[in-house]
Amino acid sequence: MQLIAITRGVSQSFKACELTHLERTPIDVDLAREQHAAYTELLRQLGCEVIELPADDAQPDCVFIEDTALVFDEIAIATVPGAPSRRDEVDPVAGALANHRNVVFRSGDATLDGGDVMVIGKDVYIGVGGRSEATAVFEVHSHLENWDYSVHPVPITGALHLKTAATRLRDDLILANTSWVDPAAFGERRILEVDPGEPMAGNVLTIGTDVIMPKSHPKTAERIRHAGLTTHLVDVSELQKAEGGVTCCSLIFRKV
Ligand code: CIR
Repeated sequence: MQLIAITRGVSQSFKACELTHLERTPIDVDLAREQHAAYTELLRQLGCEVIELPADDAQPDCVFIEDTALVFDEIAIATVPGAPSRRDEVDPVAGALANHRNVVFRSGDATLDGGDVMVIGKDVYIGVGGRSEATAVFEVHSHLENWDYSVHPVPITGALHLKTAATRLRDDLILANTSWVDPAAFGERRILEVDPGEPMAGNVLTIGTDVIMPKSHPKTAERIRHAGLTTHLVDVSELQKAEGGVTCCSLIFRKV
């Protein structure tokens, strides 16, 4: 199965990124670019065909491409990001996606960030309570109704996005910080709790049995290896200062 990963470069204005839960601290934009390049190279090594979109210097957060679209095998949905400063990021990404999917645009005013959307098989979990609004959940459901998906709203508190709190490790196993999300939301799926000393460790990017995650979370990495998966620790310190993680820097989907 060939995977495509779309990434977007780090903006020259990255230091002016949106911040919700973190204090602003100095960001080294050149280092952020180096870290982003290493992340992109790792995606290639793990078998993705990478399409790199250029940054827009007028869009500080454009590297966090995940928030601009949801990509399913059958369709892509362009979002209305929760932060007004990020809404112009959507069109260029939708344009690139149009080479691979029929792209529909969210019509309503309700906001939705891709970071709030976790897809596991035919289950679509959407975090509500931060950047994404409940009405958007209904709209995603209506776009997907032809294809048998179940769409589940998931209340989140304390985290920027659902995928700050929880991400898929396998179809039967979710990595989570359960102080930000109630694991009951995921039904029968098993939960691997992040290490208590690493509350931000819930955001990992799994490709097959390979797990990309920040090197700042070694204890959680140990737990993940214990579960039988291979970890790849990347230095994303500058992206973390902007409240980004490893899922948010790519849109990964099946080549069809
Ligand atoms: C923001 O606040 O929108 C950006 N500074 C960080 C977005 C990170 N996105 C993600 O985790 N999906």
